[in-house]
This record gives sequence, structure tokens and C-alpha cells, in this order.
Amino acid sequence: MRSREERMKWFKEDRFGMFIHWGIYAVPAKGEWVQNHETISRERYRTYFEEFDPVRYDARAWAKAAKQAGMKYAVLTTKHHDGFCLFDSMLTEFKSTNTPCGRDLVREFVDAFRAEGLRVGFYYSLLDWNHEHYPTYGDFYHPERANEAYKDKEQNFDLYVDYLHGQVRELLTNYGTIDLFWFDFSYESLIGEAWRATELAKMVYELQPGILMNNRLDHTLLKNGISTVYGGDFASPEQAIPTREVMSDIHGHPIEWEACITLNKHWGYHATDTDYKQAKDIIRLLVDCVSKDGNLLVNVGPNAKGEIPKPVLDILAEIGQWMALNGFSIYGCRDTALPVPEWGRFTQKDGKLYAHLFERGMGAYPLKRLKGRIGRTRLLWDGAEVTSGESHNDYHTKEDAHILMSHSRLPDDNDTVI
Ligand code: JFZ
Repeated sequence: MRSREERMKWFKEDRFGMFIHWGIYAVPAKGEWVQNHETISRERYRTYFEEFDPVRYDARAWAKAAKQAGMKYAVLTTKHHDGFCLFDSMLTEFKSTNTPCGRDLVREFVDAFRAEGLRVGFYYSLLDWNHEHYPTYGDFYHPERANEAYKDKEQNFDLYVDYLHGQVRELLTNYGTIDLFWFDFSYESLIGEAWRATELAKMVYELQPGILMNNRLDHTLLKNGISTVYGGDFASPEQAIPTREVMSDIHGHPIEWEACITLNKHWGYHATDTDYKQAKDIIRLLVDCVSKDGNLLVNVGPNAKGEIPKPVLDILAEIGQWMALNGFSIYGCRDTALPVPEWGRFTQKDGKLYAHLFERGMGAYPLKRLKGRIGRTRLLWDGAEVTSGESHNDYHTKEDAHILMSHSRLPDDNDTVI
């Protein structure tokens, strides 16, 4: 295992990735938790397995969409909670190669994303509603009744953990270099060594010395500043964008992190959940993450035919247009110690300060504490000069500078970068 700092380099440079939730749950098309939420028996769930045939799955098209959006890496669900494997595992028959499609979907993903120059990551669910030795009650997942389940069904959790270790070994042996491993997830009764986490993490780093691992084998460790091999390299908080305070450990040392968000309200494909966030929301979220030294994974849920829904492709394309002009203010950028401005965010890189103007029509944009520190002021997208000044008035104190921007000079409703 190389040093964390060294392994984190690409991650902090790349900043923006694609999350992909895909599996046979795309057939019922009600999100990735459908088996649990609708208490569908294993037997009935199997009908989706028997018909799964994503004839229009073209991993190259996914990779192109990600790249065009300005994303630099992607994380695919190799197995979600339902236990269905998108890869040709030797340890189960519940896998894509045994469905009518007969393909190793993970291999196609890895090959295509690599070919487009993107880095690849694997999501792997620690939960497994299909495995006979995973603690379920009846057919259903009830962590709090795990002990009962063992009694009733003569389950042997060790055998499940063997299986999990075996599959992680397959994933990190058979697909070349893997950049990131994303475990999901642990709760109070199953956490850390319940997964034989020391042994597991050692294997992960042995098989892939350059890999980064998230913190869901035990999400409490990074936060508590406890150093273990399985505590993870970065935190994966969800939906909510962390504050600087949250993203440091109890000793005040910063923690590396990657937020993840889905465009509607489900991660897996949902036929009627089409209330999508706008490109603008995602762009601002990404800027917010980078301004606090974090990454963002934006999720897509391809359908049962293997396609990313058209409205999602449109959002990605719009994000890509902004990224093409303003990516300099994202890639390799990090936080500043400046107060968060009321009009937007700051990012910085190599002695350049990027002011992200979310608010329009303010006229004068105060740059608090920046008096005497402003050199040239330019619009990032076209290089045009912008007027800045340092005279103070009722609103601006002696330490402040400001940028003058008339409404007509703010071309981008998403975020105009100076
Ligand atoms: C998990 C999964 O259950 C979900 O289906 C999806 O894959 C998502 C990315 O991860 O959901 C979680 C896991 C952890 C938290 C919330 C949802 N959490 O820590 O708040």
C-alpha cells in the first residue's frame, strides 16, 4: 500500500465522478430497494433475473456521456443489496452471465471507461438479501433480528463473510487496475470486524496497492481520528453536503471526502420518479464540494435495456457545457480559508482564486479580507477583463475588495466564474 497522500492525488485532481446503480431491479423499475420495500420473495424476485437482457447496454456510450459531462471517474454497483452480481463470479450463480444477456457487465464497464481515459471504481454491497447465510428473517432483511434468524435458519454468518471476501478478491484480481473501492454499508449491529475488516482491507490494498477505499466498513473511525487499515481513505457522506466542521476529525484534522447524490429520489432506475434536479443544482453542488475540499459523485440509474434515461443524458450534457468552459475552477482546486461569500463560493489553485458568482444583479460583489491581494480580474470563460476595486463604503470594510459586474456581464445562470 502506498501512502494515502500519494494515492489520493488523482482523486483530489479529478473531483467529479459518475455513480452508476444498475441491476435486475431496473426491471420492476421502482428503485434499488424494491425487493425489500415491497417484501418480494426471493422466488418472485427471480423472475427479473430470468428475463434480464439489456440489449442496448453500450458501456462506451455511458463512458462518453460521463467524459462529456466533465466526470473523470466512475463507480459501478458490481453487486447491490439484492445480491445480484453484474460480474462473472465463480462463487454464485446469481450473476449476469446466467441471465439471458449472458455478459460480464462489469468487464464491459471497466474496458469502456478505461478506453475513454476515465478511472474506475467498484461499489460492493456488504448487505446481501440473496445469500443464504446473510442474516435475514424469513425472506427479509432485519438486522435487528439477526440472532433470531441464525437460530431459525441455521445460518452461519462466517460463510457469508467468506463469500464476501472471495468476491472482493475476484473483483480486484480479474479486472486489471481498480482505482477505488466503495463498500456499502455498515450499521450498528454489523460493522468493522463483523466483516473481518482488518483481513478484508489488507487484502484490498495487497491486491491493488494504489486503490482508495471509502469508509463504510466502519464510518465512525475516520471521524474519531482512529487509524486502522479498514477505516478508509475518504468518507462517503450522503445527500447532505458536509460543512468544514463536519469534515474534520475530533482532533480538528481534515478528513478527505466524497459526497454522492442522485438526480431524482432513487439510485436505481425508477420509471415514474422523473422529478430531476437541474444541471444548475448539480453544478453549484459540485462547486460547493470543491470549495470545501471534497469530491462529488453524481448518480445515474440505467434502465433494463441498458440505457441511461434521456432526461439524465440531457442534464449531463448541460453540466458538460459548463465544465468545458469552467473546469479550471474545479479540477485540482481546493478550499480557501476565506469566509463563505453571500453571493457564491471560492475555490483556488496555483495562486489563482476563483470567485463563483451564483447571485446575479448585485452589481458590486464584496471580496471580504482581500484588499491588496487582487491582481488581475478576468472572466474565466472568455478571459475578458472585469473591474475590481478596493474603495470601501458603508457595506465594505477596510479589509475588503470588490468586483463590479453588471447584470449583462454575468452570462452564465449556473455560475459565472471570475
Ligand atoms: C445506501 C444504499 O442503501 C442505497 O441503495 C444506495 O446504494 C446508497 C448510495 O447507499 O444507502 C445509504 C447508506 C448510508 C446512508 C444513507 C443511505 N447514510 O449513511 O446516511
